This record gives sequence, C-alpha cells and structure tokens, in this order.
Amino acid sequence: MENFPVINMEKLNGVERAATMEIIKDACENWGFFELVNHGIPHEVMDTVERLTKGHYKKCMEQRFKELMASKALEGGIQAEITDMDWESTFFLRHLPVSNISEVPDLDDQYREIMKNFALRLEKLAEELLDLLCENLGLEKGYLKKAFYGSKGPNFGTKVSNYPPCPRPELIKGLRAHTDAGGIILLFQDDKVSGLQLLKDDQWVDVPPMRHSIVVNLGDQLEVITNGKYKSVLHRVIAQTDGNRMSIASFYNPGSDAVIYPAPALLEKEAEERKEVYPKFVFDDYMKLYAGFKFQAKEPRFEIMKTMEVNVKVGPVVTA
Ligand SMILES: O=C(O)CCC(=O)C(=O)O
Ligand SMILES: [Fe+2]
Repeated sequence: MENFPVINMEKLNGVERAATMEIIKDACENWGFFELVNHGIPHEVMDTVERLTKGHYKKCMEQRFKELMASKALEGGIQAEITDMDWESTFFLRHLPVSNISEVPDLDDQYREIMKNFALRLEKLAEELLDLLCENLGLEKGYLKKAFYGSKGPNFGTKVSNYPPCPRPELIKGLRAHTDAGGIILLFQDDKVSGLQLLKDDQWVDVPPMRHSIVVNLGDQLEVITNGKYKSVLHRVIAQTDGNRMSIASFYNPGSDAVIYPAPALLEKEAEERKEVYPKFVFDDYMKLYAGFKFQAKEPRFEIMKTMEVNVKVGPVVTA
C-alpha cells in the first residue's frame, strides 16, 4: 500500500509546485483524502482550540455522555453489534451564511472567540484548496467557489467531536462508515489518539495522526461536479479502549439553494454517450435525502436525485 498523501503547502510557492500539485491530483483521484502541513494556520491557534475543546468536553460534555451511554448503549452487557448509534459526543457550530456561535450554550467567551478565529482561517484555506482543485481539473479559478455560492454564499459549519474511551469497540463504532454529503471537509484531529479510517481498494486504511496537520476529504458534491473524476470516499471512526480522541471537522458546503451539476468542461463525450452523467439538483434537496440515508451507499442517493432532475431548470454557473 502506498503512503497516505501528505501535502507540504509551503512547496506550492517554490520550485516544487508542479510536483506538489501532482500529489494533490493523485490524492483527489485515488484517495479522496489528504493531509496538509504548513497550511498557514498558526500552531498557537490550533493549540488553543485543542486545549479549550478538551476543557469544554471535561466540564460540559463528559458526564452527559456517560449517562447517555450507560442508559442506552451498553446497559445489561450487550453482546450484539450496535448499528444504530455511534460512540461519540458532539456539538455543532455554524459560521456561514450566519454564525450561531453566540447562541450555542455552555461556551465561554474565550472559546467562542478562538473558534470564530479558527473558522475564518479554515474558510480561507477551504477556498484556497478549491482553487487548487480547479487548477488540477482545468477549470477556471473561482469555478468551484461560485458553483457552491447559491444566493447567500456557502454553508460552513464545524462539528466538534470527542470519542471517549470505549469498553467494547468491537460492538460499536466511534462513527459508522459514510461519505460526507457536502463539498470539502477540513479536519483537525487529535495527534495522539487515532481512529479515523478510509476505505481504499476495499481495505480500511488509518488516517495517521500528525501534530498540527489538517486532514482534507472530498464530499459527494465534488464527485457530482467533477462527474466522478474525484470521488467522495467512505470513512469511519473506530472507538478506542484507551484515550479520548478529539476531532474538529469543518464542512465547507454549497449554499442551500446552490444548483449542483457536473461542470460542462469535465463531461467527456464518451461518458455522455454512455449516459454516465451525474445528476443536477438543488443542494438542500440532496441534504434532505442524505439526512435519512447517511450511513448507506451514496449511489442510490445519486440515482434518486436523477429522478427528481426534471424539476430543476437553471442556467450554467457564470464565472466571469
Ligand atoms: O471524527 C472524525 O475523524 C471524522 C468525522 C466525520 O467523518 C464526520 O463527522 O463526517
Ligand atoms: Fe465524515
């Protein structure tokens, strides 16, 4: 098995730019995942985010999680695998189109401020990455950002998770296998406790923890826009018997009313002739479907969107 792709973003500014773009291209085509180092987000910001997230978990979430799991999951010494829940403790922050950080309960001011700061940096990084993808795909700069824009700009939010130590990891997943519905996902994961795996060539591969790195993966919408040149990849989190794993996943997704469809420049004639064309739909309609089918295969989701396609009548994305 080849090594997990790691991109040193500093190399995009020097003589190794072409080789680095090539690693990104290969990662997008063959992994659906890659890991960024030297991405420009200050390590001190990441350290503060980590410290406050872990403190917040201890103070506000841990007891709740223990009570919930004691009552639900493992009471009475469960023997069979649990397939309808995950061994994770989470909360969500929305940044765009409108932030809800000031309304989320139990966060102190310093935590709110650093999460706002971190999100702003991640938003810029996501947009930078989308342009790198455009370059590799031969799409004009800004194409993907515009494709995601809709009428109010992208949806951008953060899922803050902790995966506490689990006494029976063989019976319950930290998070069951799924592909992400949206656009591009930026993950700040614990550098000590592992657990995230992706499916590659029918084998589960660990996403290696690496201090101060950002893990990137591609969601279903990029698979649609690239007409399958890039694919969203199944991933899951394995619960661990020791250690608490922190993960902060930020989802840069299309706006709710953005119309998503394969970029005309990427539609190969042969694929069109064989009718191997991904559907066109309003992103929010996809999300409604995903809500009920997150842990099932994505292909039926695309098929259902095709049957709804007749109702979508919109012109091409203008990128001038
Ligand atoms: O916690 C992780 O490492 C992954 C989370 C994830 O895949 C998700 O929330 O969609
Ligand atoms: Fe995911």
